[in-house]
Amino acid sequence: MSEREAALDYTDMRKPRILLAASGSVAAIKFGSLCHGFSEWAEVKAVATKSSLHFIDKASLAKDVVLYTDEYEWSSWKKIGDNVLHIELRKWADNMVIAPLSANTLGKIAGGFCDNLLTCIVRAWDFNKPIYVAPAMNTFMWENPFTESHLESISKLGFTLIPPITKRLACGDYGNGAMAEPSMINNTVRLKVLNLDH
Ligand code: PCO
Repeated sequence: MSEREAALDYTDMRKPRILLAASGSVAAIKFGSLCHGFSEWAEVKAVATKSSLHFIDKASLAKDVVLYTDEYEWSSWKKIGDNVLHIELRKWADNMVIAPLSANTLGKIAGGFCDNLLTCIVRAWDFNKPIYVAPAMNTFMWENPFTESHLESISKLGFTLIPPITKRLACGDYGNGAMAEPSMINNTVRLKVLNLDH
């Protein structure tokens, strides 16, 4: 194939694959909106922790997006040789976005714990592939020294932080710790993935 023909050969082109994951913060009420935003330009698979499901309206997710939960990890494995879901998802994805990232899941990831589907994927992650986090928590938690120490650990591993914003929180407090807006998260990742962030 000539160079000119190769430049016009679209057969290998596919949409970027985004693994979009939610952990248990009230900000998971915005997961449907995030899911729709990413689905406009990427192939999306969704992962939700048990606590995040409390806030996610499954009907709000984009139609073609499969939602994977902890149950799925166990029900899809029956015998040696069967696929292990967290490994399959880790291999499938080009990028991972954890939004919202709760204080608890941040702590677990920083410590290397893996006790559910989301944290197992992260524990198996190939850090040559981008992984983004959008934390969401109460201001007291956000400003607690644990947060800085955990963020420092994960940033050394190569995580990209999409910082929280200051606004009215779920408990009525006003302060920093609210998840960045879905449009902001979507644009940050899209510009990086499509290499347009310069
Ligand atoms: C608990 N936690 C929170 C989570 C962070 N908050 C947010 C926003 C939402 C409303 O716009 C809840 C999405 O405030 O991300 O509030 C506080 S005790």
